[in-house]
Amino acid sequence: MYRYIGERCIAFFPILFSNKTCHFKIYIHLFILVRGEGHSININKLKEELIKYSKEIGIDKIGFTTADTFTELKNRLVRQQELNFQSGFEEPDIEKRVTPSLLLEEPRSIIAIAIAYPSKMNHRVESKKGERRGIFSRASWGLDYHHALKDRLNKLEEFILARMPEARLKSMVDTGELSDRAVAERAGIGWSGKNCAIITPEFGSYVYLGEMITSIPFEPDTPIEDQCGSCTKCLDACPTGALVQGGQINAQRCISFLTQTKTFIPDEFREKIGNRVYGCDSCQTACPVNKGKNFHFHEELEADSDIAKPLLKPILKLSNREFKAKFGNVAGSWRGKKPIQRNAIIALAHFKDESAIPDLVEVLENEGSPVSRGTAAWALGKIGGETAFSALERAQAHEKDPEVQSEIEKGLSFYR
Ligand code: B12
Ligand code: SF4
Ligand code: SF4
Repeated sequence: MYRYIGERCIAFFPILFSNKTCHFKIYIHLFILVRGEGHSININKLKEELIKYSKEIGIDKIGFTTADTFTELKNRLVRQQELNFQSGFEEPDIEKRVTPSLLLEEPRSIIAIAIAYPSKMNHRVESKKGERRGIFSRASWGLDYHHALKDRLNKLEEFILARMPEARLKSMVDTGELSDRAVAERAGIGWSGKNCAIITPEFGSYVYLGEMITSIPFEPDTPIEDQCGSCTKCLDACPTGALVQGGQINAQRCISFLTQTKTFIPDEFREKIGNRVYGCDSCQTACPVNKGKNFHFHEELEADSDIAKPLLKPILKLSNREFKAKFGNVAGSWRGKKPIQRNAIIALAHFKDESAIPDLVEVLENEGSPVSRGTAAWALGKIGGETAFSALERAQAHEKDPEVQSEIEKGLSFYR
């Protein structure tokens, strides 16, 4: 339909035929671009070539949408902000989040991509009696997905620029301004589920998303119809009631968010976190569409089970360097060692692992971070026993930090 000839648009003729009686309207958009050597590019053909190429470079689904403003999303983001339902990890400037033209000059389309990731590990860890392990959510198995998607987007950019050097392109994954889900939904990658995830009919919701804003007027694809129907399984499965209604999350209550904070975890959530050291998958594992969906298309996204399900006690003793060496390549390490260490302490309390008491006492007495010391105090109280009790009493006499003192008090209260 659209035809680019050469490098620069010198004429644009929108011709409108309108017949009042039969309301018959035909728009003909004629773009003529001229370049020195008369080279021409057919946009529909380029789209077809891109779709074909995307498969060759390991993109599991690709969709195209306009670069129009995301009007409905804007209202939703404002509402979420008013309710304090946001996580704080999102781009704070709402206008930038919904207006592609603020991110790229004269954008004409957005290309959305999805990469499927496994829901089951190929190699399970050998469970030994008494060894307690934590769990990273599936989105943090294998190589950090930001690298995997950026690699594909870079290749797509190169492919486009080789054919259209004048094209303007801007790619992003997760940390960019746009809502990856809103783009994917509008580009027909999947529907927006009641669990808030983009659900593809092919791969379920176990897909990472990324996008590229372009100056090329690709023909947009059609969004997929919502297929949640009357199901509410994800809402029922959410341990903290973070899904306040279908498609709306209070991120402040979401375990995935809580595991990524650097502060104390509020009391009401500590036991609900269980052994999750990063992220949460409950609203996805409960989803019937995800049943049986387990795709192992990409070697780099395969889990190293000893990292994805790590032993808990050793995490308490890791130096920053050792932490980076072991966990530095997975997405879940982006906030550093401390949140993972805090979550490991909570997980040891969840298991009431008495063998962890000496390590927890060590944290309580010698760790620099008040959050780790305080959480260890709470965990010692939860696990209980004489050794834990006397360690708490000793710490009560020496501890200077008021928040840690309050956690020691909590720990001791479990004995009363
Ligand atoms: C902040 C953030 C979080 C926060 C908040 C999550 C949330 N639901 O908003 C926290 C830390 C909790 C989080 C958790 C997770 N996240 Co996250 N997160 C993001 C981030 C950076 C921004 C999301 C955002 O802006 N949210 C604000 C809400 C309001 O908008 P939205 O969800 O983006 O868009 C939808 C809504 O606005 C909705 N909507 C708009 N208007 C209206 C109106 C009505 C009436 C309704 C019902 C809905 C609706 O439609 C949009 C499209 O679905 C994105 C990356 C990015 N840049 O977009 C990743 C992203 C959403 N996260 C992702 C993942 C994988 C997760 C986890 C599964 C990780 C895990 N296993 O722990 C969980 C899932 C939690 C959940 N149920 O959502 C993926 C999602 C992939 C997918 N298939 O959907 C993303 C896209 C990262 C990526 N590039 O792959 N995340
Ligand atoms: S990720 Fe976990 S806590 Fe967050 S909404 Fe889903 S089930 Fe609830
Ligand atoms: S569990 Fe049911 S309601 Fe929730 S996202 Fe899946 S299909 Fe939709």
